[in-house]
Amino acid sequence: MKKIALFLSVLFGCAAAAPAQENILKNGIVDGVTEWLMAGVNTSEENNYVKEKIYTYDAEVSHSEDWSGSLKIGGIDCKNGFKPWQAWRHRDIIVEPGATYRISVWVKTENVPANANVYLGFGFKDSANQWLTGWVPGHPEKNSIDHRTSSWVDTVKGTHDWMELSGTVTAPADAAKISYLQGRIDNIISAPDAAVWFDDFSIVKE
Ligand SMILES: [Ca+2]
Repeated sequence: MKKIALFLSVLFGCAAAAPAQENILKNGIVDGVTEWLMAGVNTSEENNYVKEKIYTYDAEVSHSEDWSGSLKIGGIDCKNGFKPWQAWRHRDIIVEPGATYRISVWVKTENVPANANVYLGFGFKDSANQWLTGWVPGHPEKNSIDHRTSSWVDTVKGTHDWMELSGTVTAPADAAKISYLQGRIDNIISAPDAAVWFDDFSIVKE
């Protein structure tokens, strides 16, 4: 019996000691905008497109109960027919070549038009900071994913509560980092009542 008890304690001891895989993304919980940058077209006053009004850190809206806030994009109301694009972009993330990562994000929307695209995009770069191609399934020529090729697309849009977009990707053999990881909305000229919130981004090695 003693041997069995010892065996079990070792077994469960090991299980308890196994470390949970860590989120390698800094400030994935969006506690402020550290690590996050406003990507997309430049501000154009003539077009009623002012980035600082359209991109905001929303301290009042959080996915989890840590009340750490979220990244918001909304209130787009362009006047000259030009179709801008918007994304909150994370700084480069160091990855292990050949490793598989689960990437996820939570998305909430309000009045997002059906023709808008809400998704997560990113690419891989090598240690010389060059974009890598050949890793987007079915699109060997592409160096990053878009709303057609992303596994992280909000197909519901309209108005919905927090919804998780999750999927896996394997870093190419010569990858050094994930670049331009971004929560993005595009294809809107004017939808002043529309908004999207992104929160709890996560990249975990499988
Ligand atoms: Ca948050």
